[in-house]
Amino acid sequence: TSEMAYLQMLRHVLENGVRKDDRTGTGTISVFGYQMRFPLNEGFPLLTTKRVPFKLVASELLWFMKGDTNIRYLLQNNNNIWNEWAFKRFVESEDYKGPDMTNFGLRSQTDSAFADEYERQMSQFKERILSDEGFAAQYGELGDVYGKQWRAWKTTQGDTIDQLKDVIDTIKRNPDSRRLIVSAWNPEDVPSMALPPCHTLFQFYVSEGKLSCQLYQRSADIFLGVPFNIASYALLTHLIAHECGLEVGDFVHAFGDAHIYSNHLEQIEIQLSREPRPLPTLTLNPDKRSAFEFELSDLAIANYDPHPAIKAPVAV
Ligand code: UFP
Repeated sequence: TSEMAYLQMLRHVLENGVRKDDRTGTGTISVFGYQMRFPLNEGFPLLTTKRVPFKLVASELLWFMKGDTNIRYLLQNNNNIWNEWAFKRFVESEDYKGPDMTNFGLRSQTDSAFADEYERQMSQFKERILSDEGFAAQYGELGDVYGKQWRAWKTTQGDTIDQLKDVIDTIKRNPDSRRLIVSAWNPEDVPSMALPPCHTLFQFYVSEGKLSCQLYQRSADIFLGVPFNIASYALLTHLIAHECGLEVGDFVHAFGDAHIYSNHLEQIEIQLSREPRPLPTLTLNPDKRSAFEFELSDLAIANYDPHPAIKAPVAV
């Protein structure tokens, strides 16, 4: 199946990568430049050699597509992947009165008493985001993240550009266009961003009634991030193809710094020893037309029978 492309990438980087230090101090094996291709008609590329949480992938993507930059929607969908970024802003603000949370990411890994306190503070924070709209408006907001760049890129004229809607309109009107691009990389915003966009830019391509998408990812944690990223852009391609009345073509995934963290090697050995299973299929609610109308309940993954999830530390 097309999952082989991912497993080959793991092997390629293990064999050809060079040791490289990184921002997080963890250490990586890295290559510069790589490309994978997933023909989406062969099945939805949700890896089977370890379980990938489709619900989290989907709720994050729908959140980006809405142009939402507040973690409240994610929390309402039990999605915790962006919490740390919002929490950091809160604990550094004057409104935070609890115990010192400086460097909570690193400290909670080495100090178990601190980890307990962090858990407590984080769960109170989440509770408040969910129950208090004013608090959520102030401290659930992440600012210049994907949703904003995709749907409301600010211009020098003081208005905004809806890149995603524009690109969908152009796919319908002028499918042969070679300018079907959405950029998340906004050089003006990058210096103030906690995490400059990893998915820098994507482009669509239409031929023979099929919609393909290529992503350029500037930096990739191949074991933890990439399986998630593949599923996310495959889903985006399906949603836009659906709205435009096209079949799905290929998802092409291109990379800048593609790296394996030195503390993921044992996990990768386990994954590579597993036999890939048939890929699942994605079904979209046929009653929905616009890609922007979809909710989590309109997406169904069938025949997903993966090997168990594999835990690994996240480099922060
Ligand atoms: N990373 C991914 N995919 C993502 C995401 C982050 O692989 O969707 F948000 C990884 C790449 C890198 C780290 O290991 O997170 C970002 O660090 P940096 O900004 O230093 O590249």
